[in-house]
Amino acid sequence: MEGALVARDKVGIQDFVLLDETTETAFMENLKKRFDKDLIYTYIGALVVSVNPYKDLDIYNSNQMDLYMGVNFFELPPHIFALADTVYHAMMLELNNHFILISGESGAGKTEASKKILQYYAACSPETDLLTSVRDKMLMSNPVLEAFGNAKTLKNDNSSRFGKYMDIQFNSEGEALGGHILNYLLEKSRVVHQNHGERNFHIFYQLVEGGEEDLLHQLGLERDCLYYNYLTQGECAIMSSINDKNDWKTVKNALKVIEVSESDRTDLFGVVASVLHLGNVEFDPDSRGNASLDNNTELRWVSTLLGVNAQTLQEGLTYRKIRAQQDQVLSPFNIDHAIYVRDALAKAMYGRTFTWLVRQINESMENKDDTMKMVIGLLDIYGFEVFYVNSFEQFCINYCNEKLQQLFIQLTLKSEQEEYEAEGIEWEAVQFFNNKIICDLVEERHRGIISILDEECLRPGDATDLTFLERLEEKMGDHPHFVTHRLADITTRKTLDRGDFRLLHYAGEVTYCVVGKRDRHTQHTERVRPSQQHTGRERPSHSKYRERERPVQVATQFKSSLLKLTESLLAKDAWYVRCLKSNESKKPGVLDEALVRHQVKYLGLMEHLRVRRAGFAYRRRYEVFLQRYKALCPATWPHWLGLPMDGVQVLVQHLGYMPYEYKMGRTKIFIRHPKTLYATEDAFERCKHELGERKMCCGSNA
Ligand code: AOV
Ligand code: MG
Repeated sequence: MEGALVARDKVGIQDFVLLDETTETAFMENLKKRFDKDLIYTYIGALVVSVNPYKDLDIYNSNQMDLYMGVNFFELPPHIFALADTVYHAMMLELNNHFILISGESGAGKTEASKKILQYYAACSPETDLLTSVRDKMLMSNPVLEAFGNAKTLKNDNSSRFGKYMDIQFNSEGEALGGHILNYLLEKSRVVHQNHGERNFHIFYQLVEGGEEDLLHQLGLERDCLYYNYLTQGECAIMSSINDKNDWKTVKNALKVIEVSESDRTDLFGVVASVLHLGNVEFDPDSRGNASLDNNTELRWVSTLLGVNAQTLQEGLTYRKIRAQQDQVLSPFNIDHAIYVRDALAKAMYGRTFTWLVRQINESMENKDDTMKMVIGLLDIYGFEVFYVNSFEQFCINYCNEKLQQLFIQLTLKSEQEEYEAEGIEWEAVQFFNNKIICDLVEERHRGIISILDEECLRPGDATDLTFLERLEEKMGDHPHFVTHRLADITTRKTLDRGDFRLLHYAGEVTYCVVGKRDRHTQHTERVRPSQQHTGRERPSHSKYRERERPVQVATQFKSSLLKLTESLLAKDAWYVRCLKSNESKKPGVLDEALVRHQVKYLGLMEHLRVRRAGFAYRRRYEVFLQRYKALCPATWPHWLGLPMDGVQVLVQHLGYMPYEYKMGRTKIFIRHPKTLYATEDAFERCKHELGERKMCCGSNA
């Protein structure tokens, strides 16, 4: 163990805590030295730093999994499996809930890391029929959700366009019995619009490229992505790096594994095809310049596939019904408005279908056994991203990343240091940038950007995108992280357009374009949604026209779902994977130093390292520590009648702890290196065999 801990040869140091100096230069040197040898993982204490290699490494096979199973964290070279294993054993030891926060910018490797962790837990679980089936469903949920929720962006060919939190549920034997997924804000605008160099969601291309002849015929589809307006805006429908045909087979098979019935699969593909047909619906101007749609083939396909009356559909796309006293008046749309409504329908259908799919997956992974459950949660969301044009979606995504950074700061830098203070441990504070100020700027009640967006959306009359911007300027004008076009030149020496504002995020500055923000925030145009079946269970198909609903404020909803998520995470023990993007051009084996250094900075890795290094890896309340290890010392076994703190002091002296290895706080013992605790834990295991487990648990220290 000692050897592994201090390994310091050509492969650098495996734990940054052991660096001679805690400078950024030393950090970067070590990272690069390891990356050049394909060693993409390095620890900072129990945190895993991962650098995207952009090439397949032979380090995830079953031999490697076996190697890491049940081995102490620091005994083998750093690996994502080592973390997965450690979290599992911590859960089994303490019988409580845990979560792994995987963060990093777009393309840094979060989704890959989360898949590796899930694979590891799947491989750990014993082979019984029930467990194997649950395991397969958990694994197969990934290709399905990726097909419907991931897309090629300029940052990442397989970019997650939704946030995902997955609980893996275990029983007290440590068997994985089920899973549950929460999904966050899918980027629906992509269904109808893609920027240059980007694609729509994978499933569309998979169906068109890979779908069987019969199926395409049934759905009225051409085998030609270029034929569909919704697939070609980014001008990169066909990508050599993406094999849509093969992926189609995987997804079709995965849908079976997660128990989507044949008729539901038919409906599901029907919705996907309907969206494509809808995108090709074009409107002609009538004599008054209003939108008209006559005998449109594409529309007839939509009507057939969704089982909606073609006439109703056509009216819904070209008129609004207004109730005036007793009468109904038809108010025709102009062409732009009709396109807008068409797109809104496509987005709504797709969004609902995605929600339906997640529910379907959850039903199939549901843990039918209601004995005690513990969970390990995996959080994999869309990473921080900056494009040439950034709109509402980027605003939400970057806000989400800001929140997770805040959670990280709260849990590591802030509470850690506060705990030393509270426990009376001598401590020299490590300074760090707290991004709470940016979170507040976005989400504070009545004052934050989201609140102002809400107000502007609900304000009757003359509210426009520009009045929204004016209100922002009024309220935030002098905020250090907010820049308007008026101040842009002075503060950042970069000009902004009239319709832009800029936020100085923890990870860098982003210029947001306000055009359409109010629209995307308010979804009152979503007037067509899949209907409820008689059973009350939503199906992926069958839309019906609905009366105008009360607007749903998207960002506000997102904000509260993130708040709920944060609360649920705070009740669990946290573990971290920090992913770094090695270079912008997705090249294998290339480490762009400036790019990586920037990420190391904004992710707070140096501060984390400083806190870790000066601090203590483990801490336990005196009662808990004594209860567990009292059998290792004759003076504390079977009962210690004095104060738990004194008992622990006697115990660790007996165990030969050196003074620099631990500190005694007000309520807890703090242990500097994990190896000290591991040695004690090993002694405990040996002792357990000698004494018999039951006997060891008797006695109390009241
Ligand atoms: P992300 O999840 O962090 O971005 P991904 O996990 O999708 O990023 O990784 C992007 C791509 O990098 C993958 O498709 C792989 O090609 C490659 N990659 C990542 N990790 C590894 C690894 N460990 N080994 C080999 N290749 C890897 V985003 O979802 O865009 O925020 O929103
Ligand atoms: Mg991802």
